[in-house]
Amino acid sequence: MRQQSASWQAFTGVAAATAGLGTAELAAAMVRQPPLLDAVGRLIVDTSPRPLVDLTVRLLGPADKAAVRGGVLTGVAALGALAGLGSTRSARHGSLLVGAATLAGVGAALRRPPRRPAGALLAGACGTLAATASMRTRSRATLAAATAGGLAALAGARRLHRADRAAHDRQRERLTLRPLSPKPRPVDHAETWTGVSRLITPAADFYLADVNLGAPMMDPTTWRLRLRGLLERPIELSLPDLADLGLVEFDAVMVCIHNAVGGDRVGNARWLGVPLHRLLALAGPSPQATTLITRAVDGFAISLPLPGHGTPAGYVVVGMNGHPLTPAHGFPARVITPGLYGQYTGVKWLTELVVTAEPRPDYWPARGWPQPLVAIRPMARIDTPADTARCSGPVHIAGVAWAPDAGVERVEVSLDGRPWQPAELADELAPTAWRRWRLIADLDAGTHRIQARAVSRDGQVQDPTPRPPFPGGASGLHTIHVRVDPAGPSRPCAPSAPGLRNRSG
Ligand SMILES: Nc1nc2c(c(=O)[nH]1)N[C@H]1C(S)=C(S)[C@@H](COP(=O)(O)O)O[C@H]1N2
Ligand SMILES: [Mo]
Repeated sequence: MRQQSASWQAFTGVAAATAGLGTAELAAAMVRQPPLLDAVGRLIVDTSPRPLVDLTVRLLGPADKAAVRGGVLTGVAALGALAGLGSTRSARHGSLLVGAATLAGVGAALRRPPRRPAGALLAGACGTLAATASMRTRSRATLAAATAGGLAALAGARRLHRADRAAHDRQRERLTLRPLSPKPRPVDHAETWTGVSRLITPAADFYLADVNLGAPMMDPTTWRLRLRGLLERPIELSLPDLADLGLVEFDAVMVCIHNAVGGDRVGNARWLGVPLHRLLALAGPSPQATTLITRAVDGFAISLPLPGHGTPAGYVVVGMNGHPLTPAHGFPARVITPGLYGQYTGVKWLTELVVTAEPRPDYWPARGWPQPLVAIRPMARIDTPADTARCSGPVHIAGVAWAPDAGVERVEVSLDGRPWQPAELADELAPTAWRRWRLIADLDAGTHRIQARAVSRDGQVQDPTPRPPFPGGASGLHTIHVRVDPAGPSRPCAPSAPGLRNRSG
């Protein structure tokens, strides 16, 4: 056999990894196993130390999931290169690495539903065969074909997953979930204010935060919510059963505890659900029960004190903004307790409500976050002008503020450190929802600092001390700077670097 150069061997390994991965993912998609890559990504999320997760969220924001996927892909390519180099010594070295990578992928896939061992093993076997065959190749043409084949298989797998998702969307759209008595359309008389967030955040724009790379897909026809544990009558409910209990609407913000001051990990929605206390009344918790564990199909769990043991009232939620939940936001059902940060509010993709006498450490508390529930801090966000904007004429300052459960009593603005002055408030949709506010300021030419703060109806003034999200949620004041041009025609403030600040659309 001709001696091959190291770079040729590394390249062979990367090509073999591409062929193997593509084949495995295509086989997995054909048996409707979610991508193996995502399962490995999830394994990485589960085993990453808390500070690393915090840093990823802080630096990457909404790109966090894409970054983990990119990381896994890079890892596969690097393993491929190593396997290729290893096989210069002996073919066995390369095959061992391929085998180990396959085992990791199959093992990761089998950690969570939908567990299809036969399908996952078949996918692993196909991938291993494709990778080992490609590794033995000595011709450029065959290697190029293996790489192209692998990429085509990856694209094919993607198409299959997309088709599955489209079929799931159609099934979801056919569901009708209606409130017993609909609330009036959400209006707050700030509809003409420009540059401020919408009163209701559309599901597609609502931030996403969870430990999965792809949303679990649940079949609404076979889905059941089980109530078990310390109950007189354990029960099992289908989606229509839940709807028959009578759905109510409520308006509430949801805030991720990772949300930075002025950040986008917050949204305001009109949710549709069944109050938890009504469900529990059906099942009859025993007197010693204190805790309600909400459990999800993704292995995530959140413990809430039982109603009557000091928790704000929560709901099993099935709808968002007049539609069934989207898969990403927890279809078919999730728990929301207004006023608690997202990782304490209740799980998405709910499968079980377990009543116990003692809380167990949940997903995040097991990784260092406080176990006691953390309530959302009052906060005001300046939506417009953008930081570093250039303005002329009177400056329209506007944003949103939240202070669940008490509600926002006032929003105040400070210009260049001068005393706080009250902003104009739009109508309140609900004390648990966000409230829009604005202030029109006459500012002299030059650079100005604008700060805002929220004051809750129960007298909490937004904490001005800058603190990171861990462990109690970020605090501090949202602060922006604008440059005002000397007197000229009045026009809306313009971002100083057009295009850079349009990310939230
Ligand atoms: N099953 C499950 N539920 C979950 C999570 C999760 O990872 N898995 N993440 C929680 C966190 S940290 C937040 S902030 C909210 C986010 O909900 P959203 O993605 O609909 O905005 O869901 C919560 N519920
Ligand atoms: Mo979160």
